[in-house]
This record gives sequence, C-alpha cells and structure tokens, in this order.
Amino acid sequence: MPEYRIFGAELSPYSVKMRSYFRFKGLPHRWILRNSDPATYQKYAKIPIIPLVVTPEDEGIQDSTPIIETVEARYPEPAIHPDDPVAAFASVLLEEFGDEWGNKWMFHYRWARRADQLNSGGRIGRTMNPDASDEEHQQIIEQVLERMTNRVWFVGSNEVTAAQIERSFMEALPVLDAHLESRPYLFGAGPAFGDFGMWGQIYNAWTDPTCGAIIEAKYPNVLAWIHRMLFPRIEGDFETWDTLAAGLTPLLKEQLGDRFMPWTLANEAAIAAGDEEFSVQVAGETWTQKPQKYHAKSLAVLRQKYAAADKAAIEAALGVTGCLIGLEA
Ligand SMILES: N[C@@H](CCC(=O)N[C@@H](CS)C(=O)NCC(=O)O)C(=O)O
Repeated sequence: MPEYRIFGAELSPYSVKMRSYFRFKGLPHRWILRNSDPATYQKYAKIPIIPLVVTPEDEGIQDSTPIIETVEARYPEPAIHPDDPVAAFASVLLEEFGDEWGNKWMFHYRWARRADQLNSGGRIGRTMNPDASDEEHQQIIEQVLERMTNRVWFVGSNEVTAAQIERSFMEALPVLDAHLESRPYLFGAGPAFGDFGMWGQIYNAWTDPTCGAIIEAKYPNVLAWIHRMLFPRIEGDFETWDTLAAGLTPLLKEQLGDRFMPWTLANEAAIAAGDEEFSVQVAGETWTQKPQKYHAKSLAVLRQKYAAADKAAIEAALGVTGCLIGLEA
C-alpha cells in the first residue's frame, strides 16, 4: 500500500509532532528511526535534520510546518483549522510559538540538570546503539552529553536566560491546565494546528524527569492532553473565539505578546544587521543571546499568513494581547 514514511526519533519534538499529525489524518504511514536506515535517509534528506517525510510519490520533504501544509493541501479532512477566523489564526500563532519558543522550554530543561541530562543522554545513546554493552553505553552517553550540553546556547539558553525560560514554562503550564479543564484540545473537541506545534515540545518535556514530574504532580489536564495527543481524534467541533478567549488570551498575552514576539522581532533585526549577539526586553527582563537563523524565516511565513487572513477580525480580538506586533508587512 502506498504510504508516507516518517524518518524521526522519539526525542525529536518535531518528529513526534509529525507522527501524531499522520495518525490524526488517518493516512497510511510508517515511523522509521533515522539511525535504523541511514542510507534511505541520506537519499531523500536535503538537510541533516529530522523529521524527513518521504511521500508515496517518492519525494522527500522536510520541516514539520511545511510538511503539514503540503499534506493539508491534498487532504484537508479531517480539518485541523477551526472555521472561526480568529480561532484559526490563534492556532497558527500557537503552532509557530510551540515550534520556536516551546522548543526553548523543552531543550533547556532537557539539558540543564544532571537528572535530565543522564536520562536524555541514556535514551539517545540506546537509540544510537541499542545493543551496546553497559561500558560502551556509558561512553556513548558521555559523547552525547558533551555535544548537547555545549549546544544549549543554540536555542538561547544561557546564564542570563535560563531562569527566564523556566519562568515562562512555569507560567504557561497553569494557564494551559485551566484551559484544558473543560475541553480535550486547545481549540475545542478536535486537535488543531496549534495543538500539534505545542504538543511536540510539551510531550517531549514530559518524557524528561524534571518537567515530567512537575506536570504529573500539578497539571492533570495538561497530562491528559499529552496522552490524548499521542493518538488524537475528533471528539466534536472546534469552538469559536467567544468561548476560547477567556482561556487563551492570557497565554497569547503573557507568552507571545510579552515574550515571543519581542524576542522574534529582535532576533530578525539582529540577523538583518549581521550582529553576533542581541539583547531585548522580554517580560520586563533583559534577554541576551546569539541570533537564530531559522526563526527569521518562520516569522516571514507568519506575516504572509496574517496578510492572507481576516486581519480586521483578528486585530479586534487579539490585538490587545500584543501577539500581533510586527506582523504587519
Ligand atoms: N523547523 C524544523 C526543525 C527540525 C529540527 O530542529 N530537528 C532537530 C531534531 S528535533 C534536528 O534534526 N537536529 C539536528 C540533528 O539532530 O542532527 C521542523 O519543524 O521540522
């Protein structure tokens, strides 16, 4: 049977995001660990990242957001975009936010503390060589830790930002938990684009000791959503913004308006200026890091999506949160 092939890894948030999406769409697909078939991976991958999706037509596509958009153009049902234009755009924003800022939460927590480092290093090590002896496995863990703990700067985690990243996640969790108390998914009774972006990161954070314990101890509705999103399914309709606003407005304001949007605009400006480092006020504190190239690209795509949407309705409903700052082309 013609099927999609997803080359990924369990510890890759963008890969599991892809897998949940294909499960939801009911499209035939196969999950392949990247390391288990490096030759096929090399044949189709244009850049060395996962996920890589190989279509039934034998075409390799990369980057989770464009992959979803490519598949959506062919198979719009079951829908992942709410009908209500404001809810639909909030979902687009959360997809981008999950991918780009949620990744800071996950990546930072994964490599900040010894318990999490050893857990992730051990899991990555076993993925790379499941049959290694204990001694070989220890060596692999050391190599993985050496590489990853030296890479946290890449997502902007450093001495200045570590506490800010943790505060951001700890403030987002209770807001998400309250919102998910009365609905199975972020936009109602079916998974939306925004759920997939947010979930890939939060699910991966939950598989690590520190975030997993915090979520399990304090946020039962987030935990249930984490489980649900592994095999998402329609349980009813999407909601309109009227009923979503109370739960999602605080998230859009505190996480996007106060943090992500100022950050992504400053990052974009730093790349345009060729700066080695940039500083920006994020939720009232100074944030300093090296620029991240990919984010400038995805910000440009977000602007195109905003330009094509019902801007007046979106501005009237979401403008107050600050999450639209910088989206006017
Ligand atoms: N924007 C990309 C990000 C993909 C990405 O960063 N993948 C990571 C793993 S989660 C990766 O492959 N990093 C390089 C590596 O692991 O060798 C997407 O949405 O697919």
